[in-house]
Amino acid sequence: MTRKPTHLDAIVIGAGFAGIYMLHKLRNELGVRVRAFERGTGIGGTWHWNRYPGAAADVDSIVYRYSFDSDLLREWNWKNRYATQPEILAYLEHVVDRFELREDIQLDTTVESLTFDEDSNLWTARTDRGEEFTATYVVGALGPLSTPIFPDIEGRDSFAGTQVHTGAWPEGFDITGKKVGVIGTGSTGTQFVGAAARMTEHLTVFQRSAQYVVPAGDAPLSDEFIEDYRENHEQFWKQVFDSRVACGFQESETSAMEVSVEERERRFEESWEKGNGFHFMFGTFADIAFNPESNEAAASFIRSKIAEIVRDPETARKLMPTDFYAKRPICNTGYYETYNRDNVTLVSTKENPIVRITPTGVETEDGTRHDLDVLVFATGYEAMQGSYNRIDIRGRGGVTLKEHWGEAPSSYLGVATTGFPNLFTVFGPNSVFSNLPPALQTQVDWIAETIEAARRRGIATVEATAAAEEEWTAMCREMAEHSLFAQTDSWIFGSNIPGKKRRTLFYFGGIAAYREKLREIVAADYEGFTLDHEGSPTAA
Ligand code: NA7
Repeated sequence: MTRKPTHLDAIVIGAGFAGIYMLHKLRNELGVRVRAFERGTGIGGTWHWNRYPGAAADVDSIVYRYSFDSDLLREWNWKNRYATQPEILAYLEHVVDRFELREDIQLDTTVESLTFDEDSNLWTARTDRGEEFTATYVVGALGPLSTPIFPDIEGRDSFAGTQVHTGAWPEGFDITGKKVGVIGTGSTGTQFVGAAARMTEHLTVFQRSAQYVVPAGDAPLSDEFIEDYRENHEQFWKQVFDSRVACGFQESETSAMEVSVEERERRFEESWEKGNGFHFMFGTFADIAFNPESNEAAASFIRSKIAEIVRDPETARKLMPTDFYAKRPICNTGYYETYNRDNVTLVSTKENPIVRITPTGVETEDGTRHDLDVLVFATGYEAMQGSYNRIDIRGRGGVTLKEHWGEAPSSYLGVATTGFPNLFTVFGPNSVFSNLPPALQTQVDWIAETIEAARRRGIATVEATAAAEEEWTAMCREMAEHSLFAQTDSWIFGSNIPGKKRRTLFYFGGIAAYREKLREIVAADYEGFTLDHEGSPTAA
């Protein structure tokens, strides 16, 4: 006997920052029948999976949270300027409990396929548990960075120790007293290095590209500050949403080339002392990410700090990046200082490549065998598209999302794709480049508002037009080309994956402009969308 699929109004995939809030909006505010599916054994998304030593948000904790609820803003206080992984997970657990969402989150369940039926305008979702659900709306809240990638290195399967990716760190896995190697020195790797060095017998860092890392400036939040935040949070969040990167500071409007050398150094020094990577890149001067001269000024300042901090000149040399300072800015505590420890070895794989992984460790071209108990991959993710490609998503005419995207994923506003009616993506390709929680919240609010409008107005399907998707994608591409980010290899352009076509995955216009654009589209009765009324073919 075949079981009838369970019908819901909406399905949310993922129970991280975005999925939790989406569930709250849909169920508690719109009153729709909705269920969230989460492949993890717990809620939290990124913060469930990334349990590696040192895992933390590297934007200020006061902006690494939701802002939609005044009471929640008042009652939850962070201890320090930066929130650690266990603290963020505890926060998300608190939110789930506070808004009574747990009963509508189905854990340990992977949605394997989503199929759109053009006659009924319903999506059918199939899970790895053999269940089937139909729904009018589907919201993908899969996380932009949730499909870990491993480098293709000979002998990887032969390693007799433990291999682990930072994005799938087993609960309770302890590296204390072990000989550990880590491949990758991005935001994750650099966080891991500082924490792991203090725990392990020996840490070998395999660095491909040297990174610009500025201090985080972590410190406890004072009682006065917390009180001020509680009282003035509305004003505070207004500034966040009126800014570009949504990190809680005002971006600079001055070119680094407009001021004297002394003034430039003074501002860099001040930011270095205060800490925070986004501040160093966007708060000191307006054009570090755009003007090669300004970029070099910032880059050489950081290189001079490396030379001051790292005692061994050869290690300092290896740690100094020579390319543009134009990847996602990184900050953490004591990164370069870590290389002064006796139990830390740096291997530059550009100068001395990894030849193979053996049962006992890693062998490099110079013939050294690095003996390891644990090999950690901090090698990043297939951003945006990776998580969607894992699901067999079929829209109109049976076309898959994977086919539709091909080598260069596109979207309209980061939230919708032509041919996939009533399917919304939170942080799909070409979403705004900014601190994530405010960006996710912006998109979730907009998706909820759109679903509410469609239900109220009897609109059967909301679908991005092909022209709007093309235009948005082309605009994002053009905007990105002005940035020096386009000239470095990183996940932001999908160029962290060998053989992948380089293309932007972001809208670089900032969160204020992005929010304005979303408002304009609603005001113009969903310009760029086809709103298909029940019974009448198309009304825009
Ligand atoms: P990232 O930023 O993609 O960093 C991955 C790191 O792994 C980076 O240092 C890479 O070097 C390195 N890598 C990747 N493949 C290899 C191979 N084959 N050999 C050596 N090294 C390699 O991922 P993260 O997890 O650090 O951060 C992702 C985002 O999460 C971050 O931006 C924040 O938004 C949070 P490369 O630089 O490519 O030479």
